[in-house]
Parts: sequence; C-alpha cells; structure tokens
Amino acid sequence: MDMLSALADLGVAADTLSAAENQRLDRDGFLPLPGILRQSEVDSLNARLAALTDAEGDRAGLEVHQETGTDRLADLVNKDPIFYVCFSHPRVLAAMRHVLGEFKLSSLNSRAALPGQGHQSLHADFGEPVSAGAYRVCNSIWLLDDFTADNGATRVVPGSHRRATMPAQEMPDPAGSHPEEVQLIAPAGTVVIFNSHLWHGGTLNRSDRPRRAMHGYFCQRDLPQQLDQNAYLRRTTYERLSPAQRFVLGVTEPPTS
Ligand SMILES: O=C(O)CCC(=O)C(=O)O
Repeated sequence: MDMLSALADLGVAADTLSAAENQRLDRDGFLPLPGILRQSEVDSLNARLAALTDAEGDRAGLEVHQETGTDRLADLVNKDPIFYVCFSHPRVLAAMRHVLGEFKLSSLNSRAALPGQGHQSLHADFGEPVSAGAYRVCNSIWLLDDFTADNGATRVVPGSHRRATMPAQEMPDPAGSHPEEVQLIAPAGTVVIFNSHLWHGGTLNRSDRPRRAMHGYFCQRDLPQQLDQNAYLRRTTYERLSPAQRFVLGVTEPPTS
C-alpha cells in the first residue's frame, strides 16, 4: 500500500476538492466543508462521546491532554468504529493531501468547551514556525454543535499560516484578540479543515451548553504522531480497518494483543 493507492481506495480523486477550494485553503489557511455529517450522524457521535466521557471519568483525555474547562477524549480510533469517518472521508483526506503531501493521522480527539470556559490563546499546533508552503501538520475540526458567535466557536487569523511566525512573536498577549481574527461560525455537521500553522484557538463559551467538536489531526508521514497509533492500536480495531485505513493511521504491523 502507498499513499496514492490508499487515497484511491478511500474514494479520493483529483477533483474531490475543487480548484477554488484548494486555493481558498492555500490563501486563508482554513476551508469549511459543509454537510459532511447528517444531523442523525451528529446525534449518534454525541451520544457515543457522552457515554465515553461518563465511562472514563477523571481519566478522560489522559492519553494526549486534559484541559481545565473542557471535556476531552483521546484515542477515539480505538473507541468505536463510528469515529472511522474522521480518518476516511474523501473530502477531508483530499484536503490533507493538498496541504501535506504524504501524510498520516496524528491523533483523533474530542473537545467540548464547557459553559463559561474554553478560551485559549492563539497558537499554532507545531512547535516552531515554518516557511509558507512547507506545512508539516493540518487539522480538521468536526462540528458536533452549531458553532455560534457565543458558544466558544474556534477563532482563526486568516492567512497567518503564511507569516512564518508564532503568535507570541507578534502579539503582546496571544490570549487577547487579534484585529484580523474571525470565528468559525457554521452548522453542526460541517468539517472545517485548518492548516495547523494557522493561528487559532478556542473562545469562551458564553452559552449554557457545551460546545462539542472532534479534532482529526494529521501530520506528514516522517513526523512522530501526537498519539503513537502503532503503540495504541488494539487488535480488534486493526481487524476492522481496511488496508487503506491502516495506511492512513501509519500502522505497519498487526498489534500483538
Ligand atoms: O476546539 C477548538 O475550538 C480549538 C481547540 C484547539 O485549538 C486546541 O485545543 O489546540
């Protein structure tokens, strides 16, 4: 299996994203893909995430990261086949191919910003700036609630992925607002691809309900993953996945247990 065969097997074609969509992703650093999930699918994902959050309690998210004021879960790859869409959807994979070339999943997590919480500093999801075009990581945020101006919708600074700097190099306080920032306001079921070198962050959830989303985070194939998929992959998961899905996860050998 190689990248092109895996993408073809998963339904990615040359025109899966239009030229205009690719140009928008290059220019702005983010691209909303509306209507990827139906409301019934959003409801099923939310129900499964709620059950996992209850079951995992204080351990929830520990495989990658816990964050005050949020409910996080990590390693969703191994927690239910319902989540496989996040690393198999042709439109998402076409975007990753466009930004990263040879890529694999880095991690698949969820994040719900709780009422009165969720604000983050502007940041990039990579430790150092990279030159425009030499992108190493790219994210996809799966909206499981309508993202509104008030409920903690992610903010981004359009075009900042091309600046080759980090927010702290240009802003006195990256927790503050940036004059060019915009919020990702879109209905549940949308997936927003965002170049992870784009300055972005969660905002304060001023509503009385959690703002739920999943993050399918991808990296170039030569990078270490945020969650080592070979180390974590369960035998049952391996057996359920197609060869192309295993390739996207960067899984090389069957797990021993
Ligand atoms: O969930 C969000 O709105 C963004 C989260 C984010 O950027 C992060 O956790 O690094």
